[in-house]
Amino acid sequence: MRILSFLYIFAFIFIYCGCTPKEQQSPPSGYGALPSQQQVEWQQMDMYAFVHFTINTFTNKEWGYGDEDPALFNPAEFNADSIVAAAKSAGLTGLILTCKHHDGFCLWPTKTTTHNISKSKWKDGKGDLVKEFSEACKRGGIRFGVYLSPWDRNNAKYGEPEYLEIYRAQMNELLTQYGPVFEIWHDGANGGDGYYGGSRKTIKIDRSTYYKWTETWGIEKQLQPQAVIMSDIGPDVRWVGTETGFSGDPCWETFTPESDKDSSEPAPGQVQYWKSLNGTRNGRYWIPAETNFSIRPGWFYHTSEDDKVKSSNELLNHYFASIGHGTTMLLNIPPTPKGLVHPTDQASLTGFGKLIKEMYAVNYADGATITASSVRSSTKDYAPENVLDNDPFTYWGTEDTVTTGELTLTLKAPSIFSVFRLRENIKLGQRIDDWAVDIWENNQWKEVGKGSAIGYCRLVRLTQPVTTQKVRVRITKSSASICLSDVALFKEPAPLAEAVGKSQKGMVDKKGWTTDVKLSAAIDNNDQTNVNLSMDEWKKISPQGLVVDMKKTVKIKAFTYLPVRDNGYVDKYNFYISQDGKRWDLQKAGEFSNIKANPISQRVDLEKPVSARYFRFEPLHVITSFNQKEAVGIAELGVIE
Ligand code: FUL
Repeated sequence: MRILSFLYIFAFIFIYCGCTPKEQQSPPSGYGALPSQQQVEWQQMDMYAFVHFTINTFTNKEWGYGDEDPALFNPAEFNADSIVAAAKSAGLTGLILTCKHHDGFCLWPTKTTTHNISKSKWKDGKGDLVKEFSEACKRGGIRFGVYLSPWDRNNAKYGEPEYLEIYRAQMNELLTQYGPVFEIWHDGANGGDGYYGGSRKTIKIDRSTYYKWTETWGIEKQLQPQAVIMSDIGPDVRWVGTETGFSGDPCWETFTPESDKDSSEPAPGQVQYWKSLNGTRNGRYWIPAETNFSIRPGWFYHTSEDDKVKSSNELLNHYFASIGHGTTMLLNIPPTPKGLVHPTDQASLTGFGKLIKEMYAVNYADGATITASSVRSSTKDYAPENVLDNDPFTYWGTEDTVTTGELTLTLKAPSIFSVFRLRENIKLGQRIDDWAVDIWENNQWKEVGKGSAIGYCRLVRLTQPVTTQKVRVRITKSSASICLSDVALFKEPAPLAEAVGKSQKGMVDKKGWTTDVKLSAAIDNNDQTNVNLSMDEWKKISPQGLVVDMKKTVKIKAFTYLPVRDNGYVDKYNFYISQDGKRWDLQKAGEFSNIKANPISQRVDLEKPVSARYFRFEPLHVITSFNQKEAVGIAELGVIE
């Protein structure tokens, strides 16, 4: 009898303490590919600035040819602190500078080429822009990163093995002379025509072998072990596959890069980049995406885009479509030729910063009571309350075999919210496949959101605010036990009333314009209808290009070309004008640089306005998407007077 009561007491203590022998005290093992410490730290930076600033700022181009006179670079009022302050006003936590863009002009006094800032007029050739930016970042308490274009349209050695040594020496200077960097950015745009020391030719390189990337990145890692290396294929951070400022849904943190050329190794510029939008569920590597886009249509400053700056409200849309899908957000702020942030850009940044602050000011889940369908053990380590402590790495955990489950939150008071946030502890991998969120309304559960993939951050914007006191998060499928680290509820602030205009100032009305009927979709004022013809068809219908009769004489300042979203980007063109539709004068021949990665409306400014009744657009070369036939795509052509 006495022994029996002992056993009872023992059993009672065991159950009371929650220490049943079955309970799992040890942490779950990581699932699949896991992040490095550098990746975890980088991910927590959320959003940071890109600064595209070089000779292009002074030549009004997106891609310099490489023959630009360094003397042109002279930002008379440049002030790095004011650019850092602009970035900080938006809540950005770092800044990546284009230390050398494709034109080859180096913004620091490099020993590797004379095509550098010491030959500019700025500070009588004694300036060092990389130094100014890196020091301003330090003063401002944000981190500094470098972009060094592998493609160099100026360098005479480009395409030969010597250039790789030059590129590495430039990288060495950047990574040893300017303090710690958080990210090293490698552009996928590579090879093509250029000045190349005066030879003015086209150079094609083998993207998978020329730069010996594995070795090059190894050198970078040795010099700056804490930095993440970014390119189309990682190894630490991947391009999201578009420059339009959104990521896919879902956007998995893992990725298996695949080449877009049969049997070759994937490399920057040689990857099925559209797969980066979503990543690869159970991909071989942890290579999360970075969503890069510009506050303006182009990456460099152009006066003609002063009325096309993204508003604060638009920046918030991009925030949800990037950070909200688990990527970071890299927002480009291109300084003006004076070397300052344009006031319109500044207004958007400040407004955006305010919106973000306001949104996160109150978390309606704070102080909620919480219950879970099951818990890994009764120690604090896996308690459901961990999702409320604002720490992305403490979590609610389930037993190894439990891959579905739910949390129910009872809020302190009935609350109105319109945004919710979920996070997983990514140190243990991306485990959850599918989830749903419900609110308690009219005495029953109502689903308000569901999706797949959570990862570091998942933000969901409800179409309208909801009022409730009870919220339920259901994990409906997980590939390993659940490690959910955050449930938060916010209210989206009212959009700001903004002055930022989107007007295509001076756009000529196309009413009455005519062209060949088979091509009329190019001038029908409708972005959704397209001309999309194979090269053969195009040559048959319109061997000389697309001729437009505007039916009256127009004083033409510029032409516009809107490409078709997914194929047939015209990247080399001629624009002609005519008074009678018979005799033609060439007005502008040029390239739409970067159109493949950023297929936005292109504008071709004429040296001075010309009057004409007819114009002709002649595509000279097109870029074709992977697996598609060569085609000419035109969504719209237009004229600005
Ligand atoms: C692209 C480049 O070609 C653009 O000019 C820009 O630098 C962008 C961030 O990457 O691929």
